[in-house]
Amino acid sequence: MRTLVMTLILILTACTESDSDDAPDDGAVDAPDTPDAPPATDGPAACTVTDPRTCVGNNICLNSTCAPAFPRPYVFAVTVAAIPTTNAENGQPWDVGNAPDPYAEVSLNRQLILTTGVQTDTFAPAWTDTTTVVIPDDTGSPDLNVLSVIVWDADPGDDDGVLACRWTHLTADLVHPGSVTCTGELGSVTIAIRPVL
Ligand SMILES: [Ca+2]
Ligand SMILES: [Ca+2]
Repeated sequence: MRTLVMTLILILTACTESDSDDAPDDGAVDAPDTPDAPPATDGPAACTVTDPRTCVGNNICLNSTCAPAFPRPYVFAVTVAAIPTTNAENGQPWDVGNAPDPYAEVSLNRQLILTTGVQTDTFAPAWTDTTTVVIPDDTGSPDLNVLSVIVWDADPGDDDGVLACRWTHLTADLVHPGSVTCTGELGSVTIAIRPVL
């Protein structure tokens, strides 16, 4: 009886060993694929999204790879602005008894692409409105890709202009950080520009 048990154990062990022997054999057949899997060294340059210097020329970092910045769709948003307490044009408060009601208009190549909602009674508006627009290829056309923004104070009559900013040539270096900001005596405004992944 004991012998029989031992025999069964030996057979089971043998089968187990046989299976385990087969497994590496099967793996050995697939083995040549493994070293071929990461041939990344010959591919596009790797990069770090948080460090624009890792991509040169007119390239930006997308999914850890340097890629042409334009033409490419981008999501635009006017995220925040800071508005002085008085209207520089006349030294008066923006509104009688309360703060301005800001909204912003963004244009790309002189075409209006985004009008934000109106924020009520605030010197520090923040908007969530977005639009997706293709920034075209600017190769050989330095006048292309002009970005501008105007911040207004919405009024019952004519709106008061708060500040206007213009970037005469959007480059990869400008869009790479994900936003552009202009700051001056008339206040500041930030536009987020993020590539569609
Ligand atoms: Ca006003
Ligand atoms: Ca107001």
